Amino acid sequence: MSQLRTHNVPDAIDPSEWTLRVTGAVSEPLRIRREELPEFPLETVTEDFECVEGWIAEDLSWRGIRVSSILNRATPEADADYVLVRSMDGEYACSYQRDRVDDALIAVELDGRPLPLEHGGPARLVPTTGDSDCWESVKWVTTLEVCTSEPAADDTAENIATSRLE
Ligand SMILES: Nc1nc2c(c(=O)[nH]1)N[C@H]1C(S)=C(S)[C@@H](COP(=O)(O)O)O[C@H]1N2
Ligand SMILES: [Mo]
Repeated sequence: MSQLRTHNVPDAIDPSEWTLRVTGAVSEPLRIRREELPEFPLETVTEDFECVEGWIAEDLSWRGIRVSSILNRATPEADADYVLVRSMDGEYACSYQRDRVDDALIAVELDGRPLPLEHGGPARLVPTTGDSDCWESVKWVTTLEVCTSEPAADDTAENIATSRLE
């Protein structure tokens, strides 16, 4: 069986502080607390996860909330074509096109159990379009920042991930 690698959890990660915020170009900014998550329908996606470092974890079963169902509640502006996904992990953030992030999950379970802290719990943004890059799977996700132009300067995830390669 192949599993996700285990990495050190940064000191800044405090699950008791976790909430999910939707900010930026929306008419109804949201702050969703952990106990409010059951208000949203859960879906399951099973897929392999492959890291650019050269390892693969097969058949991971993620269960969580479709991002579109959260964003729609915030009512994004008509020309809001991007979402910057931020984390409790310092400057780590990943920019998405709106239509791709809509299909992603805010995963709260992995293989039938609450998502462990070391793999991004309480919640991890999991893309469900098969061609995604490992750094797009944002652990400890806290904010969906809706944007009308591409947030290139804040899109740090790829650089952080590739800087770990030898
Ligand atoms: N917040 C945050 N999310 C992140 C990263 C990170 O450094 N910080 N690394 C990414 C990369 S490059 C990989 S391969 C996976 C690793 O997931 P794992 O720690 O569950 O194996 O997390 C992704 N999500
Ligand atoms: Mo990675």
